[in-house]
Amino acid sequence: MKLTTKIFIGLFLGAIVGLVLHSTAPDLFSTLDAYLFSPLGTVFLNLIKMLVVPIVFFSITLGTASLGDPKKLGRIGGKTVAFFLATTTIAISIALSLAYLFQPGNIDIDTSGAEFESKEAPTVVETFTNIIPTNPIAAMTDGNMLQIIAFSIFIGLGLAMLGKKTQGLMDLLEQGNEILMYLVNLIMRFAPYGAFGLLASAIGSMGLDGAQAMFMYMVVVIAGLFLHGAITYSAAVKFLGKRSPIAFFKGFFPAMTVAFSTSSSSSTLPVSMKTAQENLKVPKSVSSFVQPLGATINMDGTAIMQGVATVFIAQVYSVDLSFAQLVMVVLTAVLASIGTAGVPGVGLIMLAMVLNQVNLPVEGIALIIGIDRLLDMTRTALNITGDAACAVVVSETEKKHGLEKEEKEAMHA
Ligand code: DAS
Repeated sequence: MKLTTKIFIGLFLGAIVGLVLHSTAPDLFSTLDAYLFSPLGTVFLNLIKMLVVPIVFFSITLGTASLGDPKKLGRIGGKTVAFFLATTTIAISIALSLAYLFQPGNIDIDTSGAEFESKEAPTVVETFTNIIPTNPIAAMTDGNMLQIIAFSIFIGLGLAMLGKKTQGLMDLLEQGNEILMYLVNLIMRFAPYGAFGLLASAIGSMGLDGAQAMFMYMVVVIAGLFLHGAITYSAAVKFLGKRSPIAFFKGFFPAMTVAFSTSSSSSTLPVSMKTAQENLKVPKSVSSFVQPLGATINMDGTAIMQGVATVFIAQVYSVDLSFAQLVMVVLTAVLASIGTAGVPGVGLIMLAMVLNQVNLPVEGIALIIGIDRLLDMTRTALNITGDAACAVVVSETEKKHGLEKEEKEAMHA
């Protein structure tokens, strides 16, 4: 049975058990919660949190190193990164606006168990100056994500510029990343049990209004994904890529269905590249640089989930996020989506990082983890669509640089 099905079953059973116990046997619920539901959920959450720091370090270092390669960095690299950062920032802004507009977390549920005193938030200036770590190891032990990201980018650039001289370390990092991706898959096997425990515990203590909040959260995320695809990518493809948006989405749809079912940009990569080259006529040279890079560092769908989830959790715990903290959410979520590798469930792991950065309780993930798998499928489909839109735009703007000939070859391929 597919993992997704198992997670749905865990999710469904968790909701039913939680709801039934909440309304018929609250005492039995608190005993089961103490000895079964919460421990299951805590183990799963701790497994997730265990990987956050290493995944951020390895994937951003490697992502930067591959990008920073002098040969590639040129025009195409610059345009690609500019497109990725611009669309991810737009994605987060859409997410935050929708979350504030619809207030999905504005329910009075009993979070007394985890009353949360957020620490004094830094100002915007401090946010930027504090990004450079004075002690990278301390940054890692403290889980200071922006500092870990900054340190990783510096190491990645060093690797890129030193090339062959540091090939040994590069190989080591590649292998380390392989191990981490394996561990993510391993942890996701525990997801059905973790989702069951977290959901039974969350619904059991919140009751129906908790379920309603989660439904609202899901609606806001999906609305954000849809709006970003329909507005941002259509505008980019039409005005910069000089293509019909309808033809773009129609041509790329086969790859989107694969991303939806696998919830993994990385495993969909061969299909997304083939679809972009054959159906969207993107030259191979552009597709084979933009799409693999995008599958690693460009995740607009994930950034949208992280934006909505952060505001949702802040609302549930009645924490008012200051403007500086919102800037921090945008910055961390954009950087987090760079650090999110293209495997199922890893966006959730990076959400812990965004929450850490704005001093919000990572336990808040319990409220949304149950439905995350469904949202993962939808946001992964958007993630790879953003990479394809970038490939179309870059190849169109590269035409004047002699990609015309290659494009004709691609057309006749
Ligand atoms: N499933 C990830 C991907 O492959 C995204 C995520 O987990 O948010 O794009």
